[in-house]
Amino acid sequence: MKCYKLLLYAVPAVLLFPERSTSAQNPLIHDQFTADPSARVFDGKVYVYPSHDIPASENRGRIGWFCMEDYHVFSSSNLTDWTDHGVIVSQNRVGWADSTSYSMWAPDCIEKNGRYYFYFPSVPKDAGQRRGFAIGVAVADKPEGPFVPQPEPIKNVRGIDPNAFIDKDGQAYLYWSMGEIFVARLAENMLELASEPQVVEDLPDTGLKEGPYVFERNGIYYMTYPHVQNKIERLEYAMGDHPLGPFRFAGVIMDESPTGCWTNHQSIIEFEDQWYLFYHHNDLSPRFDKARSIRIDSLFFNADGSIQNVTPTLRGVGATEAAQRIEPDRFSLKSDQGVSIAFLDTLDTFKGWKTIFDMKDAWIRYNAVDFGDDTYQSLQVKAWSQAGGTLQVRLDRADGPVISEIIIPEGVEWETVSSPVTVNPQGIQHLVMLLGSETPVEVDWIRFIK
Ligand code: FUB
Repeated sequence: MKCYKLLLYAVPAVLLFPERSTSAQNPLIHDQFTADPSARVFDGKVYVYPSHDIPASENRGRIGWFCMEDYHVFSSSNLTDWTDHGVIVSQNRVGWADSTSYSMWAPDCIEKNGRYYFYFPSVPKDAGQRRGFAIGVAVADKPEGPFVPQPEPIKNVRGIDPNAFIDKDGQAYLYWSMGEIFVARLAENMLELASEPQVVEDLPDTGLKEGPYVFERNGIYYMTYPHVQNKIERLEYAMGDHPLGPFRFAGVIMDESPTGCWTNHQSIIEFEDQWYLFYHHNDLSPRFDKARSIRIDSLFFNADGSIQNVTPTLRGVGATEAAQRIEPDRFSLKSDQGVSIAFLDTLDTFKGWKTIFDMKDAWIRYNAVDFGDDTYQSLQVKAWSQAGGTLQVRLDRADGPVISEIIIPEGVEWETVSSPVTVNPQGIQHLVMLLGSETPVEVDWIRFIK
């Protein structure tokens, strides 16, 4: 680990970290914690710049609190397959940042004239009595870097959660938070302020507000932000006619986390004619909500420009190719009884989840599997059943045509079992997995073989 850190000074991170691909539903990233997703569309691809939660330990951060030392960037062309481009900025390589603070909180990135400006908060080295956050910028020629951090943080900015917005007239703005939400114009060079910071007025006046993210649609400027209206954060928005406001409170985008994750943090993009909300929950760390995981769900507007409340889903967005692993634990719908989800390994949640069927005819539906116009010969299932059992995979409904019926042999270990496909679906279809036996079956994943 030490060698790795030393090398980071000298070698671009991308050389040390080969790109890694993952295919995911919600959460998007399974091999590390990710939070505060700032999503952007650059050159027809979606890039997500999240924070990177890591476990604190005695010599690393503060136990029980947020602990973050670097940032990765992820990209996708279909919102299902994600590439991790590795570390783009690390506290050890930012001259002004206190590399013992582990405070690389929520970032943002924006493109202007072919250059990419990555804004990030951290605690400065010389903070002294005034320990608090400053906001720095790192600049790159490509969305995945390499990013070069500026030697000093942006003057006149104290706070966290930077968000940059460029209006149609080319004027850029920087938003950030420190209890309230602040805004200032950015200079042409995107590296310094061009106006005095001002508080964004007319947002709810009680309860913490942070994580600003501004976007424009049909001439309406949307100020979105997490707000503690009750005990924990929910995502709200306000609408206005100008990036500097005033904004009128307009509603709730997402209610408080059902799993009690204290924070949430959003970004909203339009990609291929659909709007999406990126946010986080603590899926991979249900007992500690400072180890979070980023998610996406679709977002819809009403005719008057207001935003419909988004219900968090496990299925997320996008189609899953039939030949890829389909994880029924990221289901769209399930029967009321007889089916539950659990971690494969509670000591290593990065291994993901399994689906437990323990009542005959219990079912789970997984929407949007893409069969294209291919012909599939068989279905493969990773499953286990102590007493042996049967799993049916049906088209669309619990009483839909049976695509394949798989006999899971009696055993004590996970097995990969195949069975012929009797119906060949075409295009994008919903699948239902149903327990055909009286005996329980646990399923990790299924996939179709050509
Ligand atoms: O990730 C650390 C902090 O938690 C962020 O800066 C806030 O927005 C909240 O999500």
